[in-house]
Amino acid sequence: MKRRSFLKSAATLAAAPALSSLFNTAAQSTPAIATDPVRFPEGFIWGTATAAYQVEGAVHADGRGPSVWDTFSHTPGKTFHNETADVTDDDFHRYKQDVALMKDLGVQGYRFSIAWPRVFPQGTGTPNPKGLDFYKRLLDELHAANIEPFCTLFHWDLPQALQDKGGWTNPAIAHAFADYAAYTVGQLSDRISHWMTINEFGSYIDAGYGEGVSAPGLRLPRAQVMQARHYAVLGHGLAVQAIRAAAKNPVLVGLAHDAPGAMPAINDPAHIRATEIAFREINAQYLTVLMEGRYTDSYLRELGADAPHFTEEELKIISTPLDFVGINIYTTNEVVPADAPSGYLMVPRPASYPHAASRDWLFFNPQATYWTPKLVSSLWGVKRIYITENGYSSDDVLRPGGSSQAGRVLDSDRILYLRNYLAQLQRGIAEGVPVQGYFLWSLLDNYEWSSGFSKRFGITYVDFKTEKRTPKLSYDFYKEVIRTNSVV
Ligand code: GBH
Repeated sequence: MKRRSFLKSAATLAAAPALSSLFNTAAQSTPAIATDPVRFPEGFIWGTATAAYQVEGAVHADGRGPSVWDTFSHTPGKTFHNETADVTDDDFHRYKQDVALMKDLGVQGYRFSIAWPRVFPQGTGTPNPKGLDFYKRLLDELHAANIEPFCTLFHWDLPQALQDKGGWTNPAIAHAFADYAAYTVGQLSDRISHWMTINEFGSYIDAGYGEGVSAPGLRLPRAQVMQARHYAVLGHGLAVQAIRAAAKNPVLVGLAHDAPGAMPAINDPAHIRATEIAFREINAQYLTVLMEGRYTDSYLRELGADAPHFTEEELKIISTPLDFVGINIYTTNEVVPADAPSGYLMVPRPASYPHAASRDWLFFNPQATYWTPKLVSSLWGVKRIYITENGYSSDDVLRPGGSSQAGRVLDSDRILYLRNYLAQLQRGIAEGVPVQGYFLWSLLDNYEWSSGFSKRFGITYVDFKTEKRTPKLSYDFYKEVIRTNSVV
């Protein structure tokens, strides 16, 4: 032990509390034990994420038009207990309080989305300046709090008027989206430099037009869904170009995508190679075509007559180079090599696999934050990555009145999740994976789409009757992560 650190630990020991105090007022005094935190790079951006329909409420305010999610959530039988986001967190009116919360938390960034039907109530045509004013107020507040805005242009709330014309199955949608992007960026590029086109293609195309579990709730034949996938990536590419053309200030353009994950079940060269093959293939319809400008042969072959129709020119637009890739990371999948032509097998999950309150899809696999960004950067040479979402739904319970920490949520499983995912993220960054920021989903409990309010992802508890916000224990954990720029 070097002399200086010896002196330091001797001093710590001298200040240590008597052991008995650990059991009563221990929290007030200095502990005997020091921990060795795992640090993140200087300038790393810590943030939180939300989306318009999930937090804003005020669905009729200032001329906002209806979206497919208003229609879907008001259709009986589509969402948990028929819940809608008519009010949800009422962030539209309470944004100052929510920005104050973020300021207290210490975040440097906030990822939010703009509701297309606030800006263009009919999807196209005459813009509604009053709709944009809400975002100007929010941006002023963020600016005053020194929080950098990261803006998503489309987080699933398609104007209903466009759905009435076929929505994402109509080729005109790609141009309508680019026009909306151009107008909005023209209005706000003096206040926003980080732009994301679209959030999670699969969650509104496959789930909305194929499985019918998300708005607009359709179950179309496979060929139409495959074509809608193509118009979605085309809309993204056209929007990237439109954003750059419309911006009055320098901007960074990307997207926020939940790339299906892959990781080697065992860390040897054969498993890693199988993982590389798997990751490109399971992302063929979205991220791979964005990065490579072509659909993989096996994707087209497997779809046969249902494969999308496209032109070379469209592939060029779709693969317009990005300034960053945003990845929403919740889980991943183990891969083993296979003696099948594909070369890989995605391991089916044993029923006992650890999971969140979102039992059907949110599996505990911390290595996701190591492997997914590593694959994106090494396969495609991406130089700037943000984790645009990462978070956990917990069976949160409020502490009963009269108990210690009454009225709070001690969400130790969310902390377990975050601590491990952040440690794996740090591991990748230490190896040179260029992740420059992390946005925790979510600042607040909010409307979890077809699960309504039954799933809570917030680090702040929201009582949806009173709109009271109460930070959970995980909020304190994240605050300490940010304060120390390390996994604590
Ligand atoms: C994100 O979606 C969203 O961007 C955000 O709005 C949402 O609130 C948050 O995460 C939490 O859910 O076919 O059974 O594997 C999450 C991603 C949810 C996408 C589940 C894929 C797959 C279900 N998804 N879904 S399954």
